[in-house]
Amino acid sequence: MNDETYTPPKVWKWNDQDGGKWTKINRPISGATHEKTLPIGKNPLQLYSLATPNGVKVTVLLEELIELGITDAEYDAYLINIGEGDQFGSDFVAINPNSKIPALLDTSTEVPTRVFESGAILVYLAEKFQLFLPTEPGARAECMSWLFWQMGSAPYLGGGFGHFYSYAPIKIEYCIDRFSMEVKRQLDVLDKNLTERQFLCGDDYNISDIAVYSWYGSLVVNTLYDAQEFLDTASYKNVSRWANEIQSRPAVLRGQRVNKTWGPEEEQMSERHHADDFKISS
Ligand SMILES: N[C@@H](CCC(=O)N[C@@H](CS)C(=O)NCC(=O)O)C(=O)O
Repeated sequence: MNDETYTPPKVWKWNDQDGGKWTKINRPISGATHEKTLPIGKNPLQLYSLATPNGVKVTVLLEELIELGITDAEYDAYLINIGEGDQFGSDFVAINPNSKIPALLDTSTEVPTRVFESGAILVYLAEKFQLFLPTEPGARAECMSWLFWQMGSAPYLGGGFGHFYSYAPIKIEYCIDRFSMEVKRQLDVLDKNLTERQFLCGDDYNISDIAVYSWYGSLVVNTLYDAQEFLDTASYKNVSRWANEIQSRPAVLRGQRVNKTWGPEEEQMSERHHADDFKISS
């Protein structure tokens, strides 16, 4: 592979040899590759996920709900190992035809409700429990705006910057430059918004903070891509202040551990079934 001399052929062909870290799982087709039954636990909500930023969004919200005493938000979190291709198992694909974590099954409804896409899961849970999503139309629009901002922006951070800075088999200056510039522009958007606001929408913490924190907060507290210095994230002072405040919330600390199978052992928790799981394993 040489990016300087590459001339695209008339018709693109799948070359499964050079996709970097995710070579094993990337494919140009969708759908299940194998039959696989998913476990279903006793709690109302069944989550199939992994502690990546998209997965953590959901476990943080669930832990915030449980922190407030909402017992109907109790959940079983099962591990989907995307490096091993669990997202292509038949039961998982039936919940998320897009084969990506997180995926949620609400077994408390008359017919079980499937929800995929992390943003949709946040809205579903926030509406179900009427928490962390304002109901006044103007405030709700602001919350939705930042939530959708995250959904639209993070692929440049993850699939763009993160891929080329951390995972690609070779470091390509053109790609790293392009996505560093965009990520820094995004951090500046957040920083300006947070100049006079404690949280993204003002005084109240809501699902947009949870979603944006999982990506951009993790980036600035340096738990994502180890790029704090490279991107000079400390210069985004308002984002850093906001991220540190969110990072210290007990529910956030718990949510980040669920379905985590890497890092220090005391931070790992491959499955979660009960609030006491944290006490036992810590
Ligand atoms: N837009 C989706 C993105 C989810 C996503 O990209 N999940 C990644 C992990 S962070 C995944 O499951 N990747 C597996 C794969 O691409 O096969 C969401 O927000 O839920």
